[in-house]
Amino acid sequence: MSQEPNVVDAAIIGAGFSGLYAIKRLRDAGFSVQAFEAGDGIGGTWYWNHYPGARVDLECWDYSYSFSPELQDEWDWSHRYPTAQELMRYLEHVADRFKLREHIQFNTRVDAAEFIEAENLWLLRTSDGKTLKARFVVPATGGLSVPKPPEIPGIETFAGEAYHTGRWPRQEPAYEGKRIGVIGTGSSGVQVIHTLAGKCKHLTVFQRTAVFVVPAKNHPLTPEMRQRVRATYAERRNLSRITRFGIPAPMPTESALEATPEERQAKFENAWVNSQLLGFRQCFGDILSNAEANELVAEFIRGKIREIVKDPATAQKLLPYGFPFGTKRPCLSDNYYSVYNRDDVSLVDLKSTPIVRIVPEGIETTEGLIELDMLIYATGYDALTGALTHIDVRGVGGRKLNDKWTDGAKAYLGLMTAGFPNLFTVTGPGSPGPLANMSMGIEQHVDWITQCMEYLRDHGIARIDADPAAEDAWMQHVQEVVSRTLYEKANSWYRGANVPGKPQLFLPYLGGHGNYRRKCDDVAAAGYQGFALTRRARAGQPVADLAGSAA
Ligand code: N01
Repeated sequence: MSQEPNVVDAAIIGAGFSGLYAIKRLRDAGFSVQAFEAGDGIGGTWYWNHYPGARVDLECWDYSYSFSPELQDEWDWSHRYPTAQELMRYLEHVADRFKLREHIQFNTRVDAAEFIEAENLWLLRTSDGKTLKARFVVPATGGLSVPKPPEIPGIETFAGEAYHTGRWPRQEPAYEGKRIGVIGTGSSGVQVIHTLAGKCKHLTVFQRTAVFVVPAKNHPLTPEMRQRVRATYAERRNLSRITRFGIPAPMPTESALEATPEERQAKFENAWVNSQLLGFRQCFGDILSNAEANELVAEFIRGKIREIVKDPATAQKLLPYGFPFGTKRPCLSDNYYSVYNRDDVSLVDLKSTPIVRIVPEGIETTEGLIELDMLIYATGYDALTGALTHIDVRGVGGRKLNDKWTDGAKAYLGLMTAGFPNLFTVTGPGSPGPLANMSMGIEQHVDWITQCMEYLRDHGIARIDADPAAEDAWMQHVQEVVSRTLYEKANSWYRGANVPGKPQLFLPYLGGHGNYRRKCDDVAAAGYQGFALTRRARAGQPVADLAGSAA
């Protein structure tokens, strides 16, 4: 489409799941594309999170691209939940198979993006000192890309090795014979802990909040298992497109409170034995909306923890309290709780024994010094907005995105934020994002963005921007849906509560992947309702503003 030198139709930021698919879809639709990737390889989240035990916890059949039946047929996953390394091999295969690498400039960060109103173009500045103009920008930067430090005094004084799970070194460190401390017990911490237990001299876990961990039941896949899924793959994907979580399992409507104790016990046991990430949430329709129903699940899992962990005092520290089950992301592991039965693993409960400071030799707690050779920070991310707010993004009138989002991020449908025209966010604030199958959400967003750009091209439209009123109404709707659930009761990263000073606003849309997809499709079918479209100026004619036709 673009005829001008040094102007591309779409600048894509990131070469992970969303960046790769954006390159493919937009290029295949005839747009010129240029992608920038900070790492020296493909993979995004899976490139940076190479820590021991890193693997996805949605089944591989669902956490993978659905756009190509051939790709589905030819790629053999080794396990139900593949490792980060295997996911990277898959993404590298995708990049090679669809010839995407030639569009990616590696080792290059986008530092700034400024909208030039007179030209309806974005000017990007990159870490190699160059600039590029683009008609559209697609930050495919992921929701969990900017690591959050642990905010503990003395962190810079530690004399041993120190790593954040979200920036794991390419060269695997040696663990044998070392005294290792892990701070954080979210999904990353749990995976590190169950993997390193027994592989180092001593593992000390520093736990601020106990989490719910359910069995992973990970296993190798046989050719027969793969064949079984392939035989019904199309139906599986079609079902996933209309369900709440973007996986092929619709939500039940039955209340946990209406079931008999025996029925509940049978369902919970089944969810434990045939475990999967969303299994307990799918036992009954009200687990995430009714505190009493939720507590039944929570207490069932606490019972399992008491059974597994032999020392009652340690078991007590591992019992999750203070937030409803599922409102902080539950974790999967086949041996997390049993590692605490080992003599070479100890648990420090930071609620009763806080960290005073980090010192060169290790960690000083209120009960004394714990000497360490290696410290692993599994302390999470500046999630959902961090990747974008770390870029100097300036929209209409030079307004900074950071200024617009001071009181919390806003975006219409999680696709565009008003005042920043022609910039599409992939799985952005206000979309289901991390609360549904991310790979399904990414494809849905990229498909929508591609179709939108085709529409603009076909209709001679130079600029699209979210209408501020539509954006406000959507964000209100996002909050209204949250208020009908128990998610509000947790200090989770979904609301920015994990980052000191970050504005707290619940950002993922909880209305469900299927409903959300329908809403996005309806908006497009109505001529981009809630967006303002501006026609390309023709010689001798004024530029015409069009409200999205049904707005
Ligand atoms: O990060 P987290 P994560 N002192 O924010 C603690 C996805 N993911 O990297 O809960 C002491 O969940 C913090 O304590 P608290 C997945 O969506 C997926 O583990 O704030 N502790 C918490 O225990 C996941 O939800 C996979 O009180 C401190 C931990 O660090 C998301 O990424 C694998 C602290 C952070 O947990 C993030 O997971 C990995 C401090 N100063 C990640 N600061 C899979 O697919 C923080 N903590 C399997």
